[in-house]
Amino acid sequence: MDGKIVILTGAGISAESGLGTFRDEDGLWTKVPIEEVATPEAFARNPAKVHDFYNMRRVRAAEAQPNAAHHALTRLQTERPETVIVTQNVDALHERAGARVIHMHGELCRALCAACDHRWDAPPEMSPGAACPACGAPKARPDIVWFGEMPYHMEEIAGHLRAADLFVAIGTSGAVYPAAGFVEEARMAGAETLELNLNRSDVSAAFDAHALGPASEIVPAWVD
Ligand code: BV8
Repeated sequence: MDGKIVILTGAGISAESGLGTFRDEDGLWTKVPIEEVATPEAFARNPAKVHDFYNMRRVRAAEAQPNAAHHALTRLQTERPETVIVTQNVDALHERAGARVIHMHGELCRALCAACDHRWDAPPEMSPGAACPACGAPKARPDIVWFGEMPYHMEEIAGHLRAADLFVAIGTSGAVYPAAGFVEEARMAGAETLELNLNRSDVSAAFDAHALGPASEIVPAWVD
């Protein structure tokens, strides 16, 4: 098709790279409650536990390799540079496959100062009370958007959704807002909508078309 493609990816695109999803059977949030590791309140209560959780995930993400789905999206973006990829994932597998990507939920490999908002490359292990290199406050945290916090780049993403001719969601359960509402925003703007997922998601009914299967197969099949 002609026109602008906007793609939203979720944990399912990285599942075959060995990174677990969140809400599937055996998903991360079935083992570790969100309230203990992924809210600002959890960090205020027990920063060591939150750092341990993200230190572990930082190591796993660094060891993982992009899979055929990440590479296929990079090919698509190379052929059609106006293609926008928005990811909820905090791993860097899209970039490591060579794509340009908007990280709406932050990045494991970045640190954020809770005092002055300065950002820098996170060390492999972060620890409670680490000082910000810009202001010196002992307030370093992972640069991750936790529940109850505002996702990043929302105005930019809204502009892309308004201009989209095709919106594609890949490997996301549609359980977390505002990302789960993007399909409706794109539809309202007149875009066609396609869902690529192993199973139907919470918001499947909102899509015009679906392809079911592992991302490493259905994404290259769609792109190529
Ligand atoms: C906000 C970073 C506004 C952390 C994440 C009602 C009640 C209470 C709260 C709310 C509510 N409605 C909305 C909310 C707010 C809340 C929310 O949505 N809660 C839900 C749970 C109800 N949202 C927020 O708090 C957001 N902020 O709304 O701000 C605001 C306004 C004013 C002032 C302040 C704020 C912030 C949300 C961000 C949270 N952070 N991540 C981390 O990673 O550690 S979200 C978390 O879920 C994940 O990180 C991920 O990014 C996100 C989405 O998950 P998925 O990627 O979809 O993964 P999931 O496991 O769910 O699904 C996997 C899918 O893959 C499945 O569909 C499966 O079939 C598929 N799959 C599996 N294998 C494969 C596959 N597909 C293809 N191939 C395969 N091989």
